[in-house]
Amino acid sequence: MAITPRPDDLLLVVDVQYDFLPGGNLAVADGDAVIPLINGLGRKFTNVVMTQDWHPAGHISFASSHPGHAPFDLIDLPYGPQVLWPDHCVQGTHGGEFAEELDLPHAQLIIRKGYNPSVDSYSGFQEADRTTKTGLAGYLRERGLGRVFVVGLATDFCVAWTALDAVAAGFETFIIEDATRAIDSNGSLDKAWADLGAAGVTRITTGEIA
Ligand code: VGL
Ligand code: ZN
Repeated sequence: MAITPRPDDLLLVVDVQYDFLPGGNLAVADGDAVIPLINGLGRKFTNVVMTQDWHPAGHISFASSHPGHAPFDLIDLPYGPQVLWPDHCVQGTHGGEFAEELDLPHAQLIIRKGYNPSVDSYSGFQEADRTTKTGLAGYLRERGLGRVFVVGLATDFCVAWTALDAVAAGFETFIIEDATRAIDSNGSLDKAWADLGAAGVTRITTGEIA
């Protein structure tokens, strides 16, 4: 499929932050490989929005907030199952900053998420309670944007949840797979691709973007 970006398309760049890059607190293997691809894609899209995972210290998704638990444990919280993570993307820390090598000076909006101390937010559209919105869907509608192309980190968590919510909100949604990298914990990557396919998210590669 050859796709030429249109004026009403959006490149949605998810969580390209130091804590998800090699050396970070929740490093995604080979995560930095997405940066040159995203920079190249950015030059083809008029509309670019970035999400930023942005947790307060002591966030509920941190294993350190649950004595007796370790990172990657699964627990039940009032809003559903929650994977516990190493402390990451704490507000105001280096790990929460965008990678300096990202070259997206024309990005129009940064959506921060995960700032609610007691609810996680993988998705750029809504918190894990599946109710509290970030405002991104309203922004896209008011801007008249229609198709959403999702890239960034990590494929099986924030990229997948963001794409699932984009398609559920009525936007035609694509994941540019080679511009993502996965955490892949306990089968999460296979499950994500199955859910994404069932929801109607289209899986493409950078080479298909003209
Ligand atoms: C993410 C786990 C925890 C992500 C964020 O960006 O995929 N994963 N917080
Ligand atoms: Zn997080």
